[in-house]
Amino acid sequence: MTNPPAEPSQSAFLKAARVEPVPHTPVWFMRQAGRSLPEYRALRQGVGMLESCMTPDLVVEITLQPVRRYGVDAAIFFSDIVLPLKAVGVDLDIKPGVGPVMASPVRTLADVAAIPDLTPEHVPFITESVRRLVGELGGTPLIGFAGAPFTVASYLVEGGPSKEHARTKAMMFGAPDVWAALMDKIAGIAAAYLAVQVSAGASAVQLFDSWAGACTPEDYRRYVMPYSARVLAAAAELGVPRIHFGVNTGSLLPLMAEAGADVVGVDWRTPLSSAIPLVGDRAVQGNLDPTLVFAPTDVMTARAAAIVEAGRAAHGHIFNLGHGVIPDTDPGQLEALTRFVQSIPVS
Ligand code: 1CP
Repeated sequence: MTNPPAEPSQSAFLKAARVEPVPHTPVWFMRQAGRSLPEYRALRQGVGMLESCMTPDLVVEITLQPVRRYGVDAAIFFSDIVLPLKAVGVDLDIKPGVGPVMASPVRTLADVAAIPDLTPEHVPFITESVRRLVGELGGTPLIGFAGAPFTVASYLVEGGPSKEHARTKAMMFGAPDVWAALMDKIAGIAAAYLAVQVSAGASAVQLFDSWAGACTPEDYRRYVMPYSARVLAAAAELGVPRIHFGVNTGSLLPLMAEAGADVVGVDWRTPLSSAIPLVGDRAVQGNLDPTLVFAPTDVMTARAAAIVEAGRAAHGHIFNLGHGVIPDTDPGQLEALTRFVQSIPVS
């Protein structure tokens, strides 16, 4: 484990995001908090997911758990992409083993108009949690996050998790006025939600567009990118690096970079060596296949070494998995992976 820096601005994570020289390749894991950790499962006994996200004592403790255990170079705020919707009054729940579920899916302009805009008064528990966390984390930076408009729209329109996003795309293609109003509404909520987190002390933000890979590049550019670009432009005003991530986005990476990212997240299906020329002078984040932690440690670390080597061709590289930690991951493997990546000499 490397020693944490004196302050977040001097951390390897923020240096890489700003494309400055780094003491080692920084590493953190999407979904590093959560079900893979026994200490998380113990804390969550009998407490619902949304309730956990709205209870600062739990948010602070759960966010810190993987930082203590792994010595990762950044913490990610414990919350969920649908939390800001819940906070403004959308009737939803996060069901164990399922994910976010809406009481009534959004289908019409009236449904969209019924969703309030988000103000800091909706989320005092977020402000409190972030402030306390930043105090506890010292030099380790905290990443705030929001769901991108397309991915959040998918949950609102489908009513829950979906593989094909068929109803969502049916609205996108068939009811462009409703689509534009919905995407505009979510973009405003996401921008306001990121501003709350950064004002309270978050050092960077990640925009999760997990399901954007369902769109062709043409459709992404026309129906999705303007709204993500609006969120990312608002985040640029906050003065912190912006990471833009999606899954199955090999063909979208140039557009996701153009949308306004400082760091482009790459899923494991696209080799970093192919991704790097597509993102211009930005940094990249990724991209070990999350199933490799189930292989023997030496197999996993050999793949990690190849990714760090490939990352040297980028202007900046933040090591991560290519998507979130799988719930039955062995935490011992993530600890070994963190130490391994941090111990590789920079040149
Ligand atoms: O009871 C539980 O423990 C529920 C599991 C869980 C957890 C731990 C959910 C439900 N959300 C979370 C936390 C969470 N969600 C975090 C913080 C933890 C960390 O990163 O350390 C983050 C960043 C998210 C973001 C999130 N939620 C995304 C984007 C990231 C991604 O993985 O692509 C998405 C798509 C969601 C929706 C969601 N929430 C929960 C589930 C199971 C899902 C996915 C459902 C689906 O397949 O559509």
